Amino acid sequence: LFERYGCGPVQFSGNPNASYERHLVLDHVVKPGNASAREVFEALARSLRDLIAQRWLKTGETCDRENPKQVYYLSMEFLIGRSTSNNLLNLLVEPFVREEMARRGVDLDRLDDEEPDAGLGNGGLGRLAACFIDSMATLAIPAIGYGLRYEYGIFRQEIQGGRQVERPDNWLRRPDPWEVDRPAEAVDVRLQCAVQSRRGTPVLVADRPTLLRGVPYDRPVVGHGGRTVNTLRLWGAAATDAFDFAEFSAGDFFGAVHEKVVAENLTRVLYPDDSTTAGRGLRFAQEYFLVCCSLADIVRRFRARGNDWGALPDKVAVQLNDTHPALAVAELMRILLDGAGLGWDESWDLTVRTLAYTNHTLLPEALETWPVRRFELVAPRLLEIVYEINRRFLDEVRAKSPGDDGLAARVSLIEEGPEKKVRMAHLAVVGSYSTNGVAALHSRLLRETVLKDLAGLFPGRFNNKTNGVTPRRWLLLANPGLAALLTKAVGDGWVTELERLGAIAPLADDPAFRERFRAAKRAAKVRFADWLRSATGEVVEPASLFDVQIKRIHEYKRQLLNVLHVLVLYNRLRENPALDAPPRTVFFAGKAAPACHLAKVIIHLVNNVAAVIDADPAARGRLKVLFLPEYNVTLAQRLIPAADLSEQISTAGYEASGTSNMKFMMNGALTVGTRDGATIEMAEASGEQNFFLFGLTAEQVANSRGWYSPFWHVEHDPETRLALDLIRSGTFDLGEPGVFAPVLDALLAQGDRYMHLADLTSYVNAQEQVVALYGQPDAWARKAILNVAHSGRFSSDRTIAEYAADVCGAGPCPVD
Ligand code: DL6
Repeated sequence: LFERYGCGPVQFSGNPNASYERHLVLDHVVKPGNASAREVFEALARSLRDLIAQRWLKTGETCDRENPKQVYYLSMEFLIGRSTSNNLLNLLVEPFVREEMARRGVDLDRLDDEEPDAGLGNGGLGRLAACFIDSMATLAIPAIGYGLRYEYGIFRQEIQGGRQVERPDNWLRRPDPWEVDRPAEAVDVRLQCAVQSRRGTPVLVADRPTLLRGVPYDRPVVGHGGRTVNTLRLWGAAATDAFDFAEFSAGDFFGAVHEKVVAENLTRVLYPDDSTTAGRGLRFAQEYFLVCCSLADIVRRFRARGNDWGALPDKVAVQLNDTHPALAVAELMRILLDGAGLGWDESWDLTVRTLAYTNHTLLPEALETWPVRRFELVAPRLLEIVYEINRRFLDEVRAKSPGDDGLAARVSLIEEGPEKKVRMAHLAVVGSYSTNGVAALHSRLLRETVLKDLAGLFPGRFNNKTNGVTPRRWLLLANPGLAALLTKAVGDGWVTELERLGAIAPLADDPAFRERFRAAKRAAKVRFADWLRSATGEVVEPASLFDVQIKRIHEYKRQLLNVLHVLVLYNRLRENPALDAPPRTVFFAGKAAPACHLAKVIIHLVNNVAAVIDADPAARGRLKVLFLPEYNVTLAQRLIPAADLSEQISTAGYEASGTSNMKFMMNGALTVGTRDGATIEMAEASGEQNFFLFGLTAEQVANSRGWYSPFWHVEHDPETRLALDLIRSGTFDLGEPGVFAPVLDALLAQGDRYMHLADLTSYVNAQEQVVALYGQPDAWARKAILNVAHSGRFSSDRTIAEYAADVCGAGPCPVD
C-alpha cells in the first residue's frame, strides 16, 4: 500500500522500529525535526505506553486466571500530578530514554513541563490515594483505583494584589496520552432526576428519570520495576444514545442536544472541599455516579471470573476513601437484593464483609451528611435501603441497651431535625467490617470522641493505619541528588523497602558522610532557587534557612501561627538590626477553599507581610517571606527536597495525619511541629531529641477549651502583643484600611478557636532552638540524617502491607 500511494515504506531516523518517531509521524503527521515540544511530549508518552501495554494486558490476564482477592479503592479524588516522569522512573528506563532524547536534541527535564498536573483532588486525601495505588502496583497487589474523570481539577490559583483568584484548570484541554477510553465497558446509571441547566448552572430536576452512561478512562499504574501494571479507572459521564429521544422526535433537536451536553456536565468539575449548597446536589449525584459505575464494574469482573455470590467477600475488598463513596453500602445491597435476588440477611452479611472504610477527618463540619431529599431526588431506592438498614440496626441497639433512647438517637444513620439527613460516616461504619483512622492519635480520638458510641457497639471494627507516602515519587524522583547518595550508602533496595534507610543511621556520626549529605541539600536548594528565578523571577538565597509550610490554607493548620512568628522575628530585627540570627526564607504555598473567607484573608496577609518585609532595609538579607502561587504536586516535588525546616504546626487533635510531614522527613528536613497526627509517630521513630516539638497536646487543647482566653496572652506575652499590634497598626494594609480585621477578630474577639496565642510562645522558643542548631551545620546534618534514616516506616508500602494483611486480606499476585 505504501508503494501504491507513492511514498515507499515509511523510514524513521535511526531505528525503523522506533515507536517514538512512529508516533510523531503517524499520530501528529509531523517531521521529527519540525515537531513542537508538546508533540514531542505526546509522542514520547505514547511510546512509553507502548512499552507498558503488554504488561498491562498481562496483569489483567493474570488476575482473570488466578482469580485472587482483588482490592478496589474507591475515591472521589486521585491527586496524581504528572505521569510521564513517574512512569519513566518506575519502568527503570529513565537513563536510556534521557540519552536517546538527548541524541535527538531534546532535554527530558524541559519536556516535563509540557504535561499538566492532573489535579484531581483537593489535598492530602487525594494525594494519599495516588500514593496507595503506586504502592499496590509495586507490591503486586491486584488492585484497581476507581475515581471520576474531572475535566476541571482543583482550580488554578493566581495571586492578584496579594489575593487568591481562582481560575479553571482545564487540564484535559489537549489529549492526555496516558488515558485509554473504553466505551465498550461503559456502564448505565439510572438517576431518578434529570440534569438540566438553570442560568448556566447544571441542576437536578425531580421526577425525570434519566439514564446516564459512565465511560471508563483507564490509566496505567506502573509498579516499580514495571512487572505489575494496575489500572486507575476514571469514569466520565456521557448521555446514552436514547437520551431525550422523545424531545428529538418532537423536533427539538437543539433542546435535546443541549440537555445531553448538560447531563455530561456531571463529571466536569471537581468540587473544591468547601462547596456552597447551590452546587451540592450535583456533588451528591457525582458520588452516586462513582459508586454505581464502580460497583457495576466490580460485580461484572467478579462474575466473569466464575465466582458465586457467596464468594464476594473472599474475592473482593472495597476500600472506601472517606465517606464520599459510602453510598456503596446501599448500592451493593441493591445489587444483591434486586439484581442477584438474594435475601436481606445474606445480602447484608456479604455487603458488610466486603466493604471497609477509612476516615480522614475529626472536624465535625467535614463529616458528611446528606439531606434525605437528595436521596429522594437522585436514588429513592437507595433511601429505602438506608431506612431498612437503620430500622434493623436500631432494633439491635435497643435490644442490647433497652431504654437507652439517647444512644439510639446518637448512633442512628438518620439525623433528625428541621431537615432530615443521612449521616454518611454512620452508614459507612455500620455497613462495613473495618473503620480505620490514618494515624494513631487520630484513630484513638475517633474511637474516643467523634465515633465513640459506634466504637462501643463495634469495638472489633475500629483500627489504625498510619498513612505513608511513596518513596518513588517523593524521594527517588523528586530528589535525585539525595537518592543517589543513599543508594551509594546502602544500595538501591530502599526504593521498595524504605526501612533499609535505617542502615544510614550510623553514618550520622561519619563527618565525610555528613559533608556529602549537606552538599546534597545545598545542591537541592540551588536547584530550586534556579528554577524559581527562571519560572517566576523571584530571587532567594540558597544559603538562607529554607523554612517551608505547604498545605491547604486552613485555620486549623495555623499558617497564622507561622505569620505571627515571622512578625516576632521582624519586630526583633527592627528593634535590633545587629541581631545575631541566620538569614531565613519563609515559604508558604497552598490553596484556600474559594468560599472560605478567612483562609483567603490569610493568603492576602502573607503576601502583604512579604511585600512590607521585602521593602524594609532592616530585614533585607535577613528575613524574606514568599508565597508561592499554584501549589500542586509538581511544586511540592520541587520544593520539599530544598527544605531545611518543615512546619507541621496544626492545633493538636485536628490534623488527622498529614503526609507532607513524611515527605519532608525523608528528604532531610527537620520538623518544627505539634504533637498532632502522624508527626507524633515520626518524632517517636527518629527520637524526640531530633525534632522540635512544641505546644499543647490534644488532651491539653481539649481540656482548656472551657477557660482559654487569648486575651491573657496579649496581656502577659509582650512579643505576642507586639506582633498583633503590628497587624492592627495597618502596617500591612497597603492602602486598604482594616483589611486584616478578620484575622484579629478570629484571634481575639472570636476566642481563637485554634489556640494560636496559647502556642505562640512555645513555638517561638522552638524556633530559637532551630536557629541555635542551624548555627551548627554539622549537628544539624546529624539530626537530619537520623530523620531520613528513621523515615522508613512512613512509606506507603508499609501502610498498604498493613491494609493488605489486617484489613482486606489480599496478597500479591505476581505477573509472570
Ligand atoms: O489521610 C490523608 C489526609 C490526612 O493526611 C490529613 O491530615 C487530612 O486532613 C486529610 N483529610 C481530608 C479530609 N477530607 N475529608 N473529608 O482531606 O486526609
